[in-house]
Amino acid sequence: MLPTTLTPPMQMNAPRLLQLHNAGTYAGNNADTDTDPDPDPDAALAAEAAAGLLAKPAFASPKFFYDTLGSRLFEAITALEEYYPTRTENAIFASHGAAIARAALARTGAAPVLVDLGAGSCAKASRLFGTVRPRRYVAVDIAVEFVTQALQHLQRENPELDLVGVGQDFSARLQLPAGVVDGPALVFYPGSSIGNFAPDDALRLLREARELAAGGALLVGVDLIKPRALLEAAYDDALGVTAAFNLNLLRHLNRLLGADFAPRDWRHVALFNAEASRVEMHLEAKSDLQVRWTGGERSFSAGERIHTESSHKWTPASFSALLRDAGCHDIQHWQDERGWFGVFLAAA
Ligand code: AVI
Repeated sequence: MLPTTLTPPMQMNAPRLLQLHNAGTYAGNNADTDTDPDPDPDAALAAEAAAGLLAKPAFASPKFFYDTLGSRLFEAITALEEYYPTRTENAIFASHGAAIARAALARTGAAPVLVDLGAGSCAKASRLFGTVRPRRYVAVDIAVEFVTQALQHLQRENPELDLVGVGQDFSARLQLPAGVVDGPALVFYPGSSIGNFAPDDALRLLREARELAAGGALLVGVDLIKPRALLEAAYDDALGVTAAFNLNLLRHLNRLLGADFAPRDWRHVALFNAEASRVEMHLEAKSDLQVRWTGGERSFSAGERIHTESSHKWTPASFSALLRDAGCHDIQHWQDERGWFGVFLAAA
């Protein structure tokens, strides 16, 4: 919830918070939205989770990783030796940030609206403030309370900047309230989260992002194909943090669905599916077992899996082609010297 005691600068210039359909939880002060909020987002999420558990093979959307503990475990993953994407993307921005910002502004014009998809702590986008000098920063995230806190902190540091938070699960559809983007935008999607979408869904999201940016640009962090051993180690680290992150999804489903998953009965599996060019994470039943939840149940045989995440890996050529299919042009990318990660800029 928003704090009740705001400092004077916050009262004068508080971030605007908008709720959209599909938002997880909402803690906003200005309900000036043009879209009906989901009447019971938890019930819709529970129905979605139950449908995945009943499917053959079973699956769970990776969004169910990110309860409070899951978000912390993901933060821990980004610090692991084996998990190279965050560190490599940061290094690309450290080396080429000024050139990336110049190239972005050449496509958007000065002072674009900066739209940050999956903003989280807003840390990555805020590093662009000095060079991109956006006239408005729009943080979009399903984790409304988390992003609210981040925006309040940012507003204290940047009292002049127009900040807007939008609670939305854009994995279903990216559409912001009218007026939030009122000119050329730079739509920023870092962290290789685009890889968590199947190629068709990634194309749909990039098309929606391009429409949103209209006359501006997209800036997207993309994980690139590399040897299997490096990929599998990144998703199955020696300390077991990624295993805990995967298993924590079961605790989240227990709360959301009233289910009785025992995480000890399941093992973490991470494998590179070369044909589909993706790392897959699964939870595998260690023995025959029965899982019950409110309004449903399912038996799993030993070795049966729940597919929890796919993390698609691209080449510079295949991702550039995807951007072109989405209607983008003037595509440019920067990568680290090992060619492990790419930051792609494209005119929208
Ligand atoms: C958020 N996303 C880009 C991460 C990835 O690499 O696909 C999530 C993750 N899953 C396991 N480790 C990290």
